Amino acid sequence: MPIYLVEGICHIKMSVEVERKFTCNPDTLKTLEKIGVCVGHHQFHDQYFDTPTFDLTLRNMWLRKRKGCWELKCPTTQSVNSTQNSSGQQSKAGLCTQYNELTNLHEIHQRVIEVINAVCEERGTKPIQLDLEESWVQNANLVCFAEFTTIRQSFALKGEGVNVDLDQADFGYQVGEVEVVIPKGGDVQAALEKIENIAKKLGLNPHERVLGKMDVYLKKNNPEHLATLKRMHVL
Ligand code: V4E
Repeated sequence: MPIYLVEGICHIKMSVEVERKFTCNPDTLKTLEKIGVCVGHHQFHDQYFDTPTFDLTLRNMWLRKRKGCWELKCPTTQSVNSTQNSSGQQSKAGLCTQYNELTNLHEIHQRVIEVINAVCEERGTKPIQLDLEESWVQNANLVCFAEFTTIRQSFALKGEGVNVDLDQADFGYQVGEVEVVIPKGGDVQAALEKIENIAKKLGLNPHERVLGKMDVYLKKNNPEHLATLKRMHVL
């Protein structure tokens, strides 16, 4: 059976994830426990994949495997031929980011192959075929460039449709995120306002730009990859 039929049942959805990272101090945690309900702790291991020439991440596309399911985060507006789409993801929303989140394996395959083949065309090399077997990762020349485990405490904020996660990554980095997930085409402005509202309630610093886990991971483990992404204004 093609692997996408097995793995595709994990989730079938296309959504937009709007979020803001923050650093959590004891006061933030106290407020969070007052305005939200802790809905659990869980642990997961992420493996991120890209080509050796960073064709996905240079386009701000983040392919990962988490708990046996493939996930792809990509810019909400973009051209696959451009590597200069990334800064717009953060500009209007200030400290917030927004990404399309694909969890259907067939859609993920299509999107990844589309990007890789656009690169093949630019380089004058042979395009690859859409391959739905387990070997698709090797066939698309994808390798794991980052992997780490996170322990996450999650909070739900009653009536707000907002989740707050506190993450502890195994490479020694702690970060929080306020997140609103909306369907594709949903009201991003309303999501940003909800996040802003929660940020105020939590007393978050409106000027603090907080690094994501990947930024810190690459700094420690693959500074050359990070430098390339910074040079191209992806991170
Ligand atoms: C989008 C992205 C990456 C993929 C991982 O995204 P992230 O939000 O860090 O994942 P996670 O595990 O914290 O949350 P979940 O997906 O479970 O909700 S890696 C780098 N980026 C880009 C990026 C960015 N430009 N700016 C910031 C602050 N974070 C991530």
